[in-house]
Amino acid sequence: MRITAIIPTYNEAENLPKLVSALFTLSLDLHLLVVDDNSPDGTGRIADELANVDKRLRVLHRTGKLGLRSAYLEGFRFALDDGADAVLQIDADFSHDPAKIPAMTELLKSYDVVLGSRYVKGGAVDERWPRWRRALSAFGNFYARTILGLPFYDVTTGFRLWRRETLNGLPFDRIHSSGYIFLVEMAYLAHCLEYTIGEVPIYFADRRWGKSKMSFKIQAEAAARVWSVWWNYRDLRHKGRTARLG
Ligand SMILES: Nc1nc2c(ncn2[C@@H]2O[C@H](COP(=O)(O)OP(=O)(O)OP(=O)(O)O)[C@@H](O)[C@H]2O)c(=O)[nH]1
Ligand SMILES: [Mg+2]
Repeated sequence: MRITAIIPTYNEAENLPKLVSALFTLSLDLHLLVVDDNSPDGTGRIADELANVDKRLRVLHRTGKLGLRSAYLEGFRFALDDGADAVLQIDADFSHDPAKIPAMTELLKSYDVVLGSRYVKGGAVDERWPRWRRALSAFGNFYARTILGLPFYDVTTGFRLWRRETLNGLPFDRIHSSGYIFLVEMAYLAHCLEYTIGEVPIYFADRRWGKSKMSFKIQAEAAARVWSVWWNYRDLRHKGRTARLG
């Protein structure tokens, strides 16, 4: 199974080369797609240098910081056109341990999408996180999960492995949320369309290099936008799999 890992980057110059070599040591048929938003720290140039060394790595350069939603949607389209059988979403900052990808791949045999999950038995977030950030993450997740009635446990994780067929069945043009809520929206859409969702426990480490951008304000905005996700897909809630594309 050919897997394309999409790595969105914004100022990840320190992390990217190490992540790329960690990914290429896995015994999987793995291709990488870096989507860089003209990072001021030169991540895009570093990605190009890595792509010259290994042709399994490709780079999409964008003109500026256009956000995670469009980075992923462009990445998905590219990976599907390129013939990927499965597509992985992974952060560049080592919060998502590459060593978990084989277990996720194994579980993808039984599910339409597999999540790297902090909130199932055996999963955890970095214990060095301050208490407020841990509480905010757990509460944000519980809040979105409860409002949307989602039957799985980590609805905000950015570590996900999709089967090609699952991505092909999602109406990308309906996905409008940006930032973190984009991840919630995609998970909700997959659930409304009755795709099966598996979870592998992960330990979510704090970013290795670089400064965290997470704040209470970002989380509060995301919480309000959970309700618009709920409202926007009211037509799909009862149609289920008959509403799938492809
Ligand atoms: N291309 C692109 N990548 C982005 C953008 N925003 C964030 N990223 C990348 O998306 C991934 C997740 O973002 P992070 O900033 O790590 O988000 P987080 O883990 O919730 O917060 P941190 O505490 O800052 O690590 C990282 O690889 C970022 O470099 C963006 O606007 N465009
Ligand atoms: Mg991060």
